[in-house]
Amino acid sequence: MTKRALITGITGQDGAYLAELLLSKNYDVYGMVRRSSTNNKERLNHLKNDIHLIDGDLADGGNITRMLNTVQPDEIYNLGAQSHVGSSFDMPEFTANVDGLGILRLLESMRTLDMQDTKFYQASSSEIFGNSPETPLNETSPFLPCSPYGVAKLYAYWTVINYRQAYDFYACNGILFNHESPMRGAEFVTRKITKAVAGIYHGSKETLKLGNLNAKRDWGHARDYVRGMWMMMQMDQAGDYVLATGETRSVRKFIEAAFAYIDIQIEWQGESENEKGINKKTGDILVEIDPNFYRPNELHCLVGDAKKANKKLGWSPEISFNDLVAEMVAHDIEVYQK
Ligand code: NAP
Ligand code: G4F
Repeated sequence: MTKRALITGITGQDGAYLAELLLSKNYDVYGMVRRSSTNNKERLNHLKNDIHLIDGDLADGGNITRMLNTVQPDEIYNLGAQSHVGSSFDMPEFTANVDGLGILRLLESMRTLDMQDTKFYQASSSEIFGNSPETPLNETSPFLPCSPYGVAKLYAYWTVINYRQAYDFYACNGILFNHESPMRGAEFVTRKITKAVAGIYHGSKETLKLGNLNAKRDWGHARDYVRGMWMMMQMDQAGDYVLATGETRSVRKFIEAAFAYIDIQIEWQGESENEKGINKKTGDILVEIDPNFYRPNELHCLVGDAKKANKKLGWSPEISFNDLVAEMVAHDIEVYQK
């Protein structure tokens, strides 16, 4: 029997990779797309003839109920979100509405429509741990979110568990640590770096302006993480799972790795806001600090422990950090336009 999946956030990084994966498994794939005056479907160009797109928005409850009633999916993957942590400080109310209440709208629609046999995946995030005192972080670590985004995602996390307990829904939280790819949004730090490196490779005289270089993240590849999402939905019982690589690196290390791919060695000079990343060979200033990119509250270090996912789902990441950086820089060099 062909399974039918509905993906909210299908136009995003993970949405595109997940749609690709589900099509390869012969799913009938539906995706919610929000109205935009510009093209927000670029990541789906290669799939557009194989998927069904439906206009919708996580902020609109009636629209969600009608969409679920029409599609009648076997599996729902809720990936839609205002996903930028920095922006959530500027738009806390919008972020809470979409990333928090959006999940409630979906689960309430499922309850109203009596969709007891539909499985539900929630894109939870390592941001819910905030600056938790534990390391590495697993499913039992304390939650201390330190951004409006993290707080909204924590509301969504508990809503999923509440609907599982109260109404016996198959609903899981994938607590995913940072995952990147050539399809990562340009405003996230990894892609911002790889795009700038590609520009410099092609002769651009730009300087890469960044905020906190000391923050550490557990970076994996999005392709590995969407495989984990699907695995969580194939179990007999729903659960909550951390997906992470178990390795952590600073933003500074990511910069060094990305420049190393084009044979540039970075030397760091100066301190805090005056720190600069210099091309060791030529003396050119390639990286500078712009305090506008500092956040009102920073999550300093993330490193996850995915033992539960490994034991119960058989999941482990397959793409290494160096291969991730290489793929991203190579892609941005190829698609670079002045
Ligand atoms: P992304 O590239 O920013 O994609 C977000 C998606 O949500 C886009 O399709 C976006 O549509 C859609 N969206 C935004 N507001 C919406 C609304 N009001 N109604 C319906 N859809 C809306 O994010 P991603 O990296 O793929 O992440 C996917 C999910 O995983 C998100 O929920 C994110 O918070 C979560 N997550 C991501 C990571 C990570 O490292 N990538 C880690 C943990 C959790 P437009 O294209 O129109 O903007
Ligand atoms: O790339 P980022 O914006 O990712 P962040 O904040 O870790 O959030 C991502 O991962 C979460 C999972 O942990 C997801 F839930 C979330 O949706 C998103 O995908 O920033 C990473 C680090 C931060 O510490 C930030 O302060 O990089 C630092 N940074 C330094 N300069 C910068 C910049 N971040 C951005 N976006 N832009 C800068 O110029």
